[in-house]
This record gives sequence, C-alpha cells and structure tokens, in this order.
Amino acid sequence: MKKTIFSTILIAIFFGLAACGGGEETAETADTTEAEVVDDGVRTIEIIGTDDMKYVVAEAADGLVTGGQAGQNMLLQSIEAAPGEEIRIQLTTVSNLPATAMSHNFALVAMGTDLDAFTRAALTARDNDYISPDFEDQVIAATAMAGNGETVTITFTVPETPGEYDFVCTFPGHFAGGMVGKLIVQ
Ligand SMILES: [Cu+2]
Repeated sequence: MKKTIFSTILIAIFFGLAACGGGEETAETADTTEAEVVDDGVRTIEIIGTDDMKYVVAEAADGLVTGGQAGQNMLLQSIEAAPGEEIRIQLTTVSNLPATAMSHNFALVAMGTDLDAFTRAALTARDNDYISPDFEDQVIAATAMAGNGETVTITFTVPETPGEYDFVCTFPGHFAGGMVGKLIVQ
C-alpha cells in the first residue's frame, strides 16, 4: 500500500515536471490509463449480451461479421479467426433484470455439436454455469455466466482445423432466442 502511494507520488512528480505546470491533471490521466490498459498483444473481442438475448458489439472491427443494428450496437453474427490464433472473448452483460433471470455466457463448441441437445442438457446444469458435464468434452472454451454489469473473459487458442464452430449462450431459452453465432476458422 505504502509503496503504491509512493509510486503514485513519483509518477505525479514526473508528469508534473514533464507537463511544466499542468501537472496534476496529467498525472491523473496517466494513472487511469495505466490501470485500464492490459495490452498483452492478444486479440480481444468485446461482446455485449443484451436483454433481447443477442450478442452485440459496439463497433465494427476486422474479423467481425455483423448483422443489423441492435439499438446503439450491431448484432454479432460471426468471428473470423486464423487456425491456432490466440483470442480473448470479453463478454459484458447489460440488463435491467436480476442475474437469476438474465445472465449470459459464451460457449464455443466442437464442430458438429448438436446445439439443441447441448442447450437442453444445460437446463439442469445451473450449478455448473449451465454447462452440462455430459458435454464438457465438446466445449472448446466457455466463460462463466455474467449478470448485469459483470464482465467475463476467456482466452483460448483457435482450433487448427478450418471450418465453422458454433458459439452459444447456454442460459435457459437464450439459444432459442437467437443468442448464437459462428467462429469461422480460415
Ligand atoms: Cu444469454
């Protein structure tokens, strides 16, 4: 704790000197930036889960295939990735409902997985973040569940085999509601 305060003071002094008078403001800005940016070079895809049971993104980006407008955001249809690429999914739920009524996850499954069966089995797996143990060997990567205001993250290696892999939210009813998309490996 003491060390942190000391470092902060040092940073403040440093930026104070660098900015020649506009010191305090600059130091605050620098501190905030330092806390928020975790740039480890891994491609990070920020997704929002909505009360409409959709995956949406705030802005278009290379490698993201989007559909129509969803409020201020765009529907996310597919993610394009290279074989063996490391990517990070960062899913944030924005909701007016309690977590027990509206939560989302991101579960990427092996090619050929029966999504109907997978999400049906999830219904009785609430204690396991709605991932049925019967299907765990078909799950390539899955986040925990996120309720309103929560962000869950998963970093994984994209499969080496080119093709289309489904990702889906396993919260009850959300697959039927359209909370599903594809990871296109090419
Ligand atoms: Cu969901």
